[in-house]
Amino acid sequence: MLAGCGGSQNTLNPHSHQSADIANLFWVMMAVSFGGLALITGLLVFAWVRRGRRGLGGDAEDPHPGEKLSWFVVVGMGVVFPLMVIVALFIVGDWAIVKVTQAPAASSTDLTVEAIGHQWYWEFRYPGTKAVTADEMHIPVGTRINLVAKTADVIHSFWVPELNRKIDTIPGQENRILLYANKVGVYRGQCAEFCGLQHAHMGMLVFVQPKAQFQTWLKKQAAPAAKPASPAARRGERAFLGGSGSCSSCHAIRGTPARGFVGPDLTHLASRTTLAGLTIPNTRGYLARWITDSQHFKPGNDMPNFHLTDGELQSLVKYLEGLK
Ligand code: HEC
Ligand SMILES: [Cu+2]
Repeated sequence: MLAGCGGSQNTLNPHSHQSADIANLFWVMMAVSFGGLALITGLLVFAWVRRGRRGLGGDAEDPHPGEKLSWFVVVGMGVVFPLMVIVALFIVGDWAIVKVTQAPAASSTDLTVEAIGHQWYWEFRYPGTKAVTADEMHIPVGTRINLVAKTADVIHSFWVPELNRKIDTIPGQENRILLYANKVGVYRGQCAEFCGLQHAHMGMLVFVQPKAQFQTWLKKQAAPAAKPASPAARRGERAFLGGSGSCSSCHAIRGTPARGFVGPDLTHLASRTTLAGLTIPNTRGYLARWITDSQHFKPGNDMPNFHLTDGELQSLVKYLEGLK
């Protein structure tokens, strides 16, 4: 019962006005449902206790004395009462809640972020800047964000349970939702629409930062990649751009000729804490294993396994580690 209520993806631990309303709606529906359940169970028990009693036995004046009561039970409790309850819940749910969780007027927001679903990672863009990142987005605290949800392939769904409801990414269409966090912290999100083999490994983190810290982060992300700082890293860059892996046919690194768009933008790879949709931590060991055998971690993903020489792998890792 409590499987959905732990960790950092807890719908019942809201950190925005929108998710608080969703949590409240859940509790109201829960209370009303339990009220209905109690009533029906009570009537059943009542009927069971009175089982075996004979009917009221009509007489000439009133040949069917139980009929009024039957009408009340069937029409009153079976039709009128549920209608009243359901209409009331509909009004609360659809008028009150849908309104606050709806896409905001773009003019009422302070920042736009694009979330683009890919099989199987999230690409985040900050229009008006060159910043592009993957799986880990940053936003300023207490700021109304116009989140534009798009997809590069199939239908995905952007969902950060503690911040707002889900929003689907539909091919050829832009959907929008308000993203707002009232507290600094890290919030976990997840693709919430089955999108293929590695759907479950399509997580994301939302880093909510103080405004000044966010601006510093954004400026860094918008800058081109750091130049390789050692001979090994320079060999790594060369291998990335033209070696046996042809990494640059699928990945972009701004400031180099690498412009691929099949996989995540790696310009500031080293500034991320995780790899591949939060599947593994971004450490030297995991990075190396990912490059040689990504199919081990995410079978079916678009990145093939590479048969790199030890030297090639080491210099690639050196290079990527420098992309702060
Ligand atoms: C055929 C396309 C393709 C090629 C070639 C390719 N990759 Fe990838 N790469 C991907 C895709 C797609 C992903 C995302 C996989 C996922 O998470 O589902 C990825 C993910 C990654 C990641 C994790 C990025 C992140 O932010 O999580 C790294 C690092 C990486 N690739 C490095 C490389 C290197 C180094 C090479 C060359 C040796 C390479 N890739 C070649 C498609 C490719
Ligand atoms: Cu998905």
